[in-house]
Amino acid sequence: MHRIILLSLISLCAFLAGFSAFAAAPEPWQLGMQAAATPVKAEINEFNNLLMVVMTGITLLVLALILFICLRFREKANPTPSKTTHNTKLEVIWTAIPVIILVILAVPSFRLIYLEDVIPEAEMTVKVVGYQWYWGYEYPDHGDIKFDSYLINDEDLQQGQKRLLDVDNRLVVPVDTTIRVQVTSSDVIHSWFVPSMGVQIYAIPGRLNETWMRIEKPGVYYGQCNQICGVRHGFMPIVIEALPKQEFEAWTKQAKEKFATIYRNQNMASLQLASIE
Ligand SMILES: [Cu+2]
Repeated sequence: MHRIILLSLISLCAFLAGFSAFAAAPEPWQLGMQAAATPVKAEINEFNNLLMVVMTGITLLVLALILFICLRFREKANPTPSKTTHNTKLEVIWTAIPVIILVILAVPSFRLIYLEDVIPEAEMTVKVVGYQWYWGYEYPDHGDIKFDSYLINDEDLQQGQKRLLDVDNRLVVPVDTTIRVQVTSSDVIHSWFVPSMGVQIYAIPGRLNETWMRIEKPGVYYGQCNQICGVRHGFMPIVIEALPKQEFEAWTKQAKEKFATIYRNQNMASLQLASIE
């Protein structure tokens, strides 16, 4: 009997893990978490799996106890109920066991919090700024590349682009690089949330929050703002494109040209406006 329960638990976990294997974006009917793209997310998924086993065990135990009580102590089977109200030994046990379970869970939980919080020696920095309702990205280590990233509207979607998730300018980063991510906001509180990176961090006006990511595989990873920030909160997605290092270097050269022109034009426009006024 024990074996059957254990086997079905294991196959359920495998089923859930298989479901999310290729998802760097939410999938229709997806169960479980997105596949890990960084070591932090891998640890989060492992911790989640451990919790699932513990939770399932507790739930089954409680269910079994309730069923047992319903059957064993129903009126027919137990016509004269006992008047017992306290049992010290039992109370000590049912207090101590949950405490032990919590202590066991606290160890990997605290380890995970430190892993997320303490930034290893970073090789580059990107700065993320939340605006109502889009994201701005800056690369202080790569000649101050700076651009904004807007949702692509339904009518402008190209073949293969994801509705409500794709953006005009992606946050392009290299793989196998420890990236410090600094996050702030220029107006209200937003939250920069990329599930496959294991990153979820508040963008707060006047405050610089920090986190990190180290992406293992080239690919495109999707996320969203997940702090209600106004009417277009649902329309400021995040797209990270991870490139091999050399391709990233090539991209920075191109991006410097591309975004410099945009900003030069904007500056020219505002200068002209100012001179007219
Ligand atoms: Cu938002």
